[in-house]
Amino acid sequence: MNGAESLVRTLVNAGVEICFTNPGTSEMHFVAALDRVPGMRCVLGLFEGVVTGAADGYARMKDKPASTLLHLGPGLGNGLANLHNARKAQSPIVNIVGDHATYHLEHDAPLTADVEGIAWPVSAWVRTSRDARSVAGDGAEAVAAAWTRPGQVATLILPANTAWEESDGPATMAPLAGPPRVAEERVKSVAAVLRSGEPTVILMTGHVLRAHGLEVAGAIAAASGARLMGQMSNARLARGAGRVSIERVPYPVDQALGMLAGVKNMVLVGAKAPVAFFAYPDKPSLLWPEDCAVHTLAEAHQDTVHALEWLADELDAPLDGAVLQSLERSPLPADGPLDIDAIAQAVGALLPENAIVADEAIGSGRGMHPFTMGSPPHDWLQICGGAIGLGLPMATGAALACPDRKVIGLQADGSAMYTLQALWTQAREGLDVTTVLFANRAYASLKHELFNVGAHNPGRTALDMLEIGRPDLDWVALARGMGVEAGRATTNAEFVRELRAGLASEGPYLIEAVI
Ligand SMILES: Cc1ncc(C[n+]2csc(CCOP(=O)(O)OP(=O)(O)O)c2C)c(N)n1
Repeated sequence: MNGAESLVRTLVNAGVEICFTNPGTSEMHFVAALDRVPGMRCVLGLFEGVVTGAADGYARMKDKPASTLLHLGPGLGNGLANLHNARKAQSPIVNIVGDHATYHLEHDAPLTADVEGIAWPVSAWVRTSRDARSVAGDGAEAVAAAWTRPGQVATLILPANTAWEESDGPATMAPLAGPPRVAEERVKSVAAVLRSGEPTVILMTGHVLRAHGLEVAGAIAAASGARLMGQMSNARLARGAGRVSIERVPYPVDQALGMLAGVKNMVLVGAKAPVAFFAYPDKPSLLWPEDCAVHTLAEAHQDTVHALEWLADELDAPLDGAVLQSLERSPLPADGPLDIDAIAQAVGALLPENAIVADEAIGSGRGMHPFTMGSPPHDWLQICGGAIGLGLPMATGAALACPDRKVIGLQADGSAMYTLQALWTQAREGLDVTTVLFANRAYASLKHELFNVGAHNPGRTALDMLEIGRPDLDWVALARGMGVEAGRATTNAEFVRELRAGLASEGPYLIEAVI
């Protein structure tokens, strides 16, 4: 058995079931091994940003590592923005990156690059396998590193000769340690804060934002009067009827400051104290009031759910005290020229039970939350690293992780253009994804930012950097060109009709919503 096959067998034995790939010559032995080893689903992405973004979406929904196969430094480099997003989302990913044979590197062939140097900024763990006999052990360590709480990116670099030379067979991953529990003092001191009756916010992210964690948090809120909030961006948030609804820190600095004004204590559960997305002249970077004390109940790598359960016990807060969201679907919008509120209303009205929403709607999605709060239960996935071009790949990965659930992509047009090849993967794999494509023909949020940073009265040259019409992108043609059925809506009634068509279809469907 060669090194490549020992690695594929190691990955499968360790529980890695999917490999998103965009291979080249140096990865051919790994590709060939995929044929010989059952248990690894292989999914081709036609750009590395699709590969890495899909791995992120899959890992978020499956709670287990996805693997990627990337071609040397340039292939990894093409996938970096979405690996950056995955790192911020704390998604477990194992990258396998091919490299030249060890003895070939000194010749500085065209694709020679500092692969480790490219990998480190997005990876918690990086290793280049020394020889074929080390590959399996390295692979087992890579999976364990990816799985380390709260979830990490691990990158294993595989020189071509380590893939084709003889190995000692697969390796076994060492048993994973559970997340460490928080110390009792923390629970006691946070309980004291919550008993004080001072205005307190509990700010959360990570696993506590699943249904159970939210319910425990809801019980604590009911018993103590604390407000519950999620970070501005969260990898996965359970929402809808039967769940505890929470607020999130808003993106606009003034709104965030307003929402947190008067708060005297902030309790962090897996979250970071909130900061502005960017600095602006005359606005603060930190979003909490100066006289607000920040307390950490649990850090992201700790057992955040257990910490909340312990806190609820300490406060005698029974689980059935939590206030659960009732089922209140928004009504369908009246007809008229299409706008983003009508789209939000229609999505809220028709969102199927157990849907997964992959949100890269950028400016067009800011009004979505109130309209979907009372929809049937669903999961909401956001971009955690601010690098656009994640939405379509993330929806693709989520659909592969959960083939029995409907995925709704809320997708801004400018961001969609970064990784639109994901539509082809959706068609090839027959994925149940309905994409609502907000065609505002602009980088609209950047237009607002131009004013926010104090640059007023933009001229034609500046505006041309912020508008993406001329020519207008034909999303129906782009989608159909990649095998995805599509329709266009310019009125509310057309949008509702298109959304119903997308939801009724079992394969990928794209709605160009012209706004
Ligand atoms: C990788 C990356 N490149 C560039 C940006 C800067 N950027 C932020 S928003 C944006 C435009 C987004 O336009 P669109 O997706 O159409 O959404 P809209 O602003 O129109 O709602 C850009 C280019 C970014 N965040 N990430």
